[in-house]
Amino acid sequence: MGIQLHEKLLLTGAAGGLGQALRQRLKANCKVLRLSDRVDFGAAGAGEEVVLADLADAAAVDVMVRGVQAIVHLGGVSVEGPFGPILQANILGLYNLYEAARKHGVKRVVFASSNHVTGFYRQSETITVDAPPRPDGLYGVSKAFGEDLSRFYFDRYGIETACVRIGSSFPEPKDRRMLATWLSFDDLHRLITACLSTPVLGHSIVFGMSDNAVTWWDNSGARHIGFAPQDSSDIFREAVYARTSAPDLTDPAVQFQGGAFVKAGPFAD
Ligand code: NAI
Ligand code: 15L
Repeated sequence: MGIQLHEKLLLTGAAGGLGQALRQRLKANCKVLRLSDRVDFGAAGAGEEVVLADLADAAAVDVMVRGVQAIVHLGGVSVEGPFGPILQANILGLYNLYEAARKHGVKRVVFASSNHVTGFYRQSETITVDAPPRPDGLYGVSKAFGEDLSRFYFDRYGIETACVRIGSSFPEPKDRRMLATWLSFDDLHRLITACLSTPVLGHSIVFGMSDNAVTWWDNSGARHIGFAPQDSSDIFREAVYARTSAPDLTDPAVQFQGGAFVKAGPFAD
């Protein structure tokens, strides 16, 4: 399913949930898949390299990036929490990644942004990729920073980036909200493949969702990426409704797209 355009592709966050889901799938996109995380996740297999690095460590990130042609960047703090780790991994870490990409001539990045960049829009709204950010927490703010930082590195240095505002990428939707936000692992791989292979990516924002009947996001401004989802949360709808209770419409987690993230925290550092 992948298109092999790159000799060596870097996947960060390889030990995480999505990293594990993509490890085999992304081998179709390159000759050598370099895997990185800050925690040990075992040895490299055939066609793989492992380079451990903490994103906050500029020298380690430089080594991690050297020699690759493109990056799928999943590494970092993936939920709302104290600002310290978010600052280190998602803000300083992203700066280190783009500085290394600039120094080593990497020209394309797929950045795992998040729907929490726009989590304070209502579930009754449909927003486009151009809607102004309304982050629902410090995590969402850090992803909005990543979208702006990558735009700067495109405008100034020509590094193309797809900011993929992933909805909820899990084996199945866990609740009623995820019927709207769900992105299957195969569709995630299709989307990353599209971002890596579209001829002209520029700096783009795209929502990462499957072909769900209920949706809050309009990807028509990202048609140039060529993403055509093939899965849908709809096959899970009946089962999800059966095991969950009717939503409390006064609950902010039900009113806003970010769900429970909109009422998380504050956290002590
Ligand atoms: P995860 O939390 O399972 O994986 C993140 C990985 O990043 C972990 O293996 C962790 O060790 C690594 N990491 C954290 N701090 C680091 C640091 N300072 N240096 C190096 N590595 C570090 O998250 P998941 O679910 O796999 O998500 C991957 C990416 O996609 C994240 O950036 C997340 O924000 C984004 N995303 C995921 C969604 C989902 O539904 N799974 C939805 C929206 C965005
Ligand atoms: C995210 O950004 C998180 O990384 C993931 O764990 C999910 O909670 C997802 O958003 C979501 O909104 O469901």
